[in-house]
Amino acid sequence: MDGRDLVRSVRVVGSRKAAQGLRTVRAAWRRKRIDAAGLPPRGAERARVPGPVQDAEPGPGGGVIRFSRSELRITVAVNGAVFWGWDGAGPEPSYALAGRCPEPDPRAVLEPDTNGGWRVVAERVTVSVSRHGAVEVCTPGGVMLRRDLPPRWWEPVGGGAARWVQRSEVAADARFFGLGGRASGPRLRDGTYRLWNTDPGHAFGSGDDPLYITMPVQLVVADAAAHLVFHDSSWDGTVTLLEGEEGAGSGHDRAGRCELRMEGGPLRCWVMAGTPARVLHTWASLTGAPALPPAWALGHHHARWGFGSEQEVRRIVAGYQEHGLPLDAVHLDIDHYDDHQVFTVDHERFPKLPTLAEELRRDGIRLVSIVDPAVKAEQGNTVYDSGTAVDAFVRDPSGRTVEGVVWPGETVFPDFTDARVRAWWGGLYEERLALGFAGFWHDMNEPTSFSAFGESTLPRSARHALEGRGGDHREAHNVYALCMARAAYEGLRGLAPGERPFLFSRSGWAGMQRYGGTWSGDVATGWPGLRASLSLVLGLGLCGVPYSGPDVGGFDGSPSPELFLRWFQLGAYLPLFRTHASMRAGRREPWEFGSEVLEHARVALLERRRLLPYFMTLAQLARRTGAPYVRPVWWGAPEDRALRDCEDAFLLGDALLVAPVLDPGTDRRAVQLPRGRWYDTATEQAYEGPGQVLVDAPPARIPVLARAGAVLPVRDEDGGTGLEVWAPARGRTGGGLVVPDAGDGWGEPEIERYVARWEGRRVVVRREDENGVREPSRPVRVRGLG
Ligand code: NBV
Repeated sequence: MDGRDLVRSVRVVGSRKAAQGLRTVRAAWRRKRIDAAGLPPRGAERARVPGPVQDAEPGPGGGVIRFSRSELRITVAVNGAVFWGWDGAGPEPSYALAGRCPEPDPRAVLEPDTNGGWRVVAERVTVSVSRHGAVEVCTPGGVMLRRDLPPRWWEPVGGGAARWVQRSEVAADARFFGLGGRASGPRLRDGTYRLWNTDPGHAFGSGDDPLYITMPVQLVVADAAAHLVFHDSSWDGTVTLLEGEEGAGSGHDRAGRCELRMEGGPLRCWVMAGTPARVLHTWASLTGAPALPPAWALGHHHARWGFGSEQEVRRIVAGYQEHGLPLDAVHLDIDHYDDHQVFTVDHERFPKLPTLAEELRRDGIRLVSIVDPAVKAEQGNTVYDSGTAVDAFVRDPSGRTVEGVVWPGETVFPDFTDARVRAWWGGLYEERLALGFAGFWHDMNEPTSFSAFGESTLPRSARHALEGRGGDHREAHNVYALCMARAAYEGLRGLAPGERPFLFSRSGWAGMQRYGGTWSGDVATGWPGLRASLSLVLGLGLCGVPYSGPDVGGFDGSPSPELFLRWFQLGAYLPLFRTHASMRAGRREPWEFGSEVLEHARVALLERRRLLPYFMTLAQLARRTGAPYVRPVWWGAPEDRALRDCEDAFLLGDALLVAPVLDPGTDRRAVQLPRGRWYDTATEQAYEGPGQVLVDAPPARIPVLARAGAVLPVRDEDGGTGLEVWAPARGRTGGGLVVPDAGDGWGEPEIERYVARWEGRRVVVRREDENGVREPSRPVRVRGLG
C-alpha cells in the first residue's frame, strides 16, 4: 500500500464511520418515536395488596388460598421444588421450564395454620402463608429459609401490565449469589442489580452492571440450608440486596433483605432448598439438563476479531503447532463475513473456507463461526429475502418492520419467540455446516442495536409472537437470546443428527443451558477483569449454566506478559478455555509474550489436555446432575462461613481445588481449604483443612490442590485414559467417577465408579458396581504417598 492508498483507505473508513454514526442517530430517533406512539403512557395507577385471607381450597401438591384482593396458588412438585403464584399465575407458560412442569407431590397437603393462615407440609420444606399473604419457606426442622412479605402491585387505571414489588427476608448469616453473570461477584454485595440483558458497549470491569446475561435466579446460602429462588418473569426489573447482620449472640440479628421490583409479568416463584448439589439438581430437573458439549469443545480454542484472512488463520495454527501447543478450535469472527452480513463469507479473503476447515479438521482442529442475529436490511441479501418471505422480522405496533443498526448497517431482527421463525433460522445453519464449521458462537443477541442515545436495543413496544400469546419487547427482550439459542440448537439437531451441537451465546436467560454455554463477553484487560472472569463463571454455574469462560487475556488492549500468563493459567481450568480479543487489541498468542510465558503457557495447555477426561466426566455429570464443573469452595460445606466468603478459589469437580493468581507480583498465596486433607499437586505436600494455608504460586503455575482420596481420569502419554489417585488419609477411603466419552455423538457411556482404600501399606483402587468389585482395567497411578 502506498501513501495515496493509505490516505484513501483512511478516508473510506472515516466516511463509513460517519455514515454509521448518522445511522445510529436516526435509529435512536426512530426508536423514541415508535415507543412514544406504541407504549401506553405511564398514567394513574392503583396500588393493591392481597388483603386479608378468606378461605382455601386444597389441590394436588398444595392448593389455592384466597385473599380479599388476590389469590395465591401453592404447589409442591415431586422434585421437592415449591411453586407459588399470585393472581392465579401458574407455572406455565414459561421460557425457563424445560418441557412440561413437574408433577405435584401427592403427599404435600394444605392445612390450616394455628395463626389463622395456612400451610403446606412437604417432605423437604414447609410453606406457611400468613393471614395477609406472607409466604415463609422453612426446613422440615422449622428453620426459616426465606420469608416473602405480602406483595404489592401497581395497576394502570386504564389497564395494562401491573408493576409489582416483592420484599423478602433471609437468615442474618445468608450470602447471595447468582442473578446471572455479574462481574462484581461471585458473592453479591449490598446494592441494586438490574434484570435487563445489556451490552455495556465497552470492555467491562467489575463495576459494570448489568451485563449480557441477567436472570431472576438467586442462590442463597445460609447455615440452615441453601436455597435457590427463581421469580419467573422476563420483564425488566431490579433486585436490591442487603446482607443481614448478626448481633453476636445478643439475639438482635438483622435479617438479610431482598427487594425485587418488576415492570410487569406474572408474580410467581420457585423455591428449592437443600444442599447446593441438591438445589442445582432440582433446578436442572426444572429448567433442563445442560447440553453436553462435544469432546473437542473442552480443549483449547483460539479466537480473534480480525484474523482477516485464511493465510492469517493458517499462520496462527502453524504457530501453535511449531511451538508444541495443543489447539482444538479456531473461531472466525464477523470479519470473515461479506460486509459483516450474517451467514455470508468474504470470498476474497476466505476463498476456500471448506478446504481450510477440512485441513484443520485433519489436524484435530474445529472451526467455529460467529452468528449475529441482526440481518442486513437489503433486498438481495438472501437471509433478508428468505426471512421477509416468511415474515420473520420484528415489527413495531403499527406493523412496520423495526430497523436497527448493527455491523452491516441498517438491520432487521428475527423474532425468535415465534416457532415458525425459529424453524426458518435453524435451517440457515446448513450453509455454515456446508462450509465446514463445527460450532457456533452467538453474539450481539441481547439484542444489541447501536443507538446514538437511549438504550442500545429494540424499541420496547416492538411486537413479538411470544409463542402465539403476543406481546412486546418489554417481555421478550430478556428471552431473545434464549430463543435464538433454541432455534440454532433445534436446527442443528435436525441438520446434523449424529452430532452434539456446540453452541455458546453471549446473552441468555434461565434455561439457556439446555442449548449450550456462554462466555464472558468483552471483559476489560486488567487485573480486575481477570477477577471478574472468575466471578462470571462461578455465578453462572450457580444459575445452572455450567459451561462458560472468559476471553483469556481480556478483550481490549494489551495485557502484560504476567497478566496474560495468569489469565491463561486460570482459563486452563475453566470449562470454555478460549483466547480471544478485539480487532484493536494486542496479540494473544502465547508466543507473543516472550519465552518464559510461552513455556509456562505450554505447561498449562498440556495440563488441560491431560485433564480432558476429567473435564468430560464433569460435563457428563453436569448433564446428569446439574452440578457445575466450577463450584465455589463452599459447595460441599456451605455451613463453613470462611469458605462462604472465599471468592478467589474454586473447586473443579469434587477432586481439585484451583487457586488462581489474581494479583500482580504474587509468588505465594493464601488458600482457604475445606475440611480434610489436600495435596499441592505440584509438590505433593499435604495440608489439613479446614483453614488457611500459604502455598507457592511461582510464575510456572497456579496452585492446584487435590482432595485426599480423589480418583480422577487423566489422559496418558499414549492418548488412553488412566486413573490418578490421591492417597486417602490413613484409615479413610476415597473414590471418584469416570464417564468415558471421547466423541461428539449421542452414545450413553457407562459410568465407572472407583473406590480407593488403604490395604496394609498400599493404596488400592477397585471398580465397584452392581456387577461386583474388580480390578480397574485402566492404569492407576497413586500420588501423595510421600
Ligand atoms: O464480533 C465482534 C465482537 C466479538 O469479537 C466479541 O467477542 C463480542 O463480545 N463483538 C462483541 C462485537 C463488537 C464489540 C465491540
